[in-house]
Amino acid sequence: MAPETHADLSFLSRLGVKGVHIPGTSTGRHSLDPATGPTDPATLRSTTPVDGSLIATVSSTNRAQYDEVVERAQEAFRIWREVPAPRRGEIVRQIGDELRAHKEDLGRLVAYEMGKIVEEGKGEVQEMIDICDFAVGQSRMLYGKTMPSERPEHRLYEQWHPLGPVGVITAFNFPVAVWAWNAMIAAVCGDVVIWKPSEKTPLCAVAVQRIVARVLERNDLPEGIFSVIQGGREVGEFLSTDDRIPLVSATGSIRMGREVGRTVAGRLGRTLLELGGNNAIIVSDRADLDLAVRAIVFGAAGTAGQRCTTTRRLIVHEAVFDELKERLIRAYSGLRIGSPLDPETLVGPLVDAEAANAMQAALADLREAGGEVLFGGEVLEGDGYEGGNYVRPAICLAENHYPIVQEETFAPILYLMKYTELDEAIALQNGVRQGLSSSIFTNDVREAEAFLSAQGSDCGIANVNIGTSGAEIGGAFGGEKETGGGRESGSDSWKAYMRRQTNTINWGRTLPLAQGIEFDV
Ligand code: UN1
Repeated sequence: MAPETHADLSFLSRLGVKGVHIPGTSTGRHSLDPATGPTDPATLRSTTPVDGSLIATVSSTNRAQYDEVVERAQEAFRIWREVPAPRRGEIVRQIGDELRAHKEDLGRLVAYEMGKIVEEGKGEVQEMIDICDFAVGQSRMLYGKTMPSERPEHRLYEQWHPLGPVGVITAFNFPVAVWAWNAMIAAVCGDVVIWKPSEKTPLCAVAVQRIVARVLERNDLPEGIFSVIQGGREVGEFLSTDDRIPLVSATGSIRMGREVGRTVAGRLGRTLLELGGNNAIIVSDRADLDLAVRAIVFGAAGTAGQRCTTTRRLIVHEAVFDELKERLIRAYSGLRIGSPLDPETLVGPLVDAEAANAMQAALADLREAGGEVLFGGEVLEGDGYEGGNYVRPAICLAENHYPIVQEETFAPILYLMKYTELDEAIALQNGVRQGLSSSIFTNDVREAEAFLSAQGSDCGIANVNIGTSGAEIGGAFGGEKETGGGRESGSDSWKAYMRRQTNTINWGRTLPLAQGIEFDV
């Protein structure tokens, strides 16, 4: 089926992002920027991976515009930090309601600009709504501890204050939800947010910005509470090198994270890094294979393998290896690949030609190392696939030590390997430099608990009988080792967006010193 036959693109005009040139510092209220045009070299072209057509152009933020954004953000911060936290939560509640009203349109834009299927696009907007709800509650729970002082007539406690303007750098694959994880929590904490979205998905950010700006306007709040800057690496560097930005939260590749981490650490700023994963599922001989197959297909082929939580390695007990392999090949044969806007599709295109080339290169490396492609892997051409980067998800035989298996290729490639003893499986699972997500399928409580123990998975996320992807917002999200160590979203991740202050108050008439020190003058 040709993509255009089922493409109702009216959501683009409803979100205000169709066929326009959008300035690089969109505030939600601008329309056309007369100073720059589509011929400007610093113009981002947002094309859809559905068929490669141009949706709109967006100019990159230049240094002078960036400085203006930061100044506006600093001004907004002075106002926002004085708004009581539960009142900040009320603004976030209203943002959640606006997102509910735009869930369908925004979900479609995510699908159209990034290539994930509409169902997952809407799921991503739901993830934004969920974090709004979570943040509303959190706005009444920015708890500090009170400790007993060792001195009489003294009170000792700690409290949390906002940090200031927080930089949020996000990746193309979750073009709206990851911003929301950061921005909604940061907002209830009293911070203001400067967002640099991926240069591959600038329009999703513009659409979100417009939705949010309406809420700010309605509440007479400055638009500098949530700003967007657009562009590539150099625009990200504006944030990482700027000591007016106390925290930079960055999601993306390990290469990018290493650079941001190094630069921000150089000025003793803080980072929150959520970088690459190389996630594995262990399938035991005591697993429910029906559950396992469904979870593996969603985890490995869903989102065309472009989640940081995508299942990339499958470590299978030798007793069930052949059966599972056959069942996966059967399931993969039935995967409908096509336009992400078509409700029948399960696997959309890769984001761009570079991603499709990287997939081909990875499969070539795999073969060279001695591995084998058992199913799929090819680039799809012809009817319905013109102009897009459609590929068939691949199932491969591999060994963990192959250099390509040690890397995260952002494409639907699943590497199968065999194990005999659980210890060996856990060692394989941990035997990569990344440490984001992991899971085991087993009905044996001993195996499950061993996997979750300190000697088990070394990842930030470890699941039993569910896959590696599709985490809920309520838990802290992030990973260890080269994944960067940051935690976003739920649990107590809010603490990363605040500064802690310890206060000791002497309400007596004497001045006893701590540790019993006598120092009389
Ligand atoms: C990402 O790929 O960067 O757990 C985020 C998941 C989603 C978030 C993924 N909730 O798969």
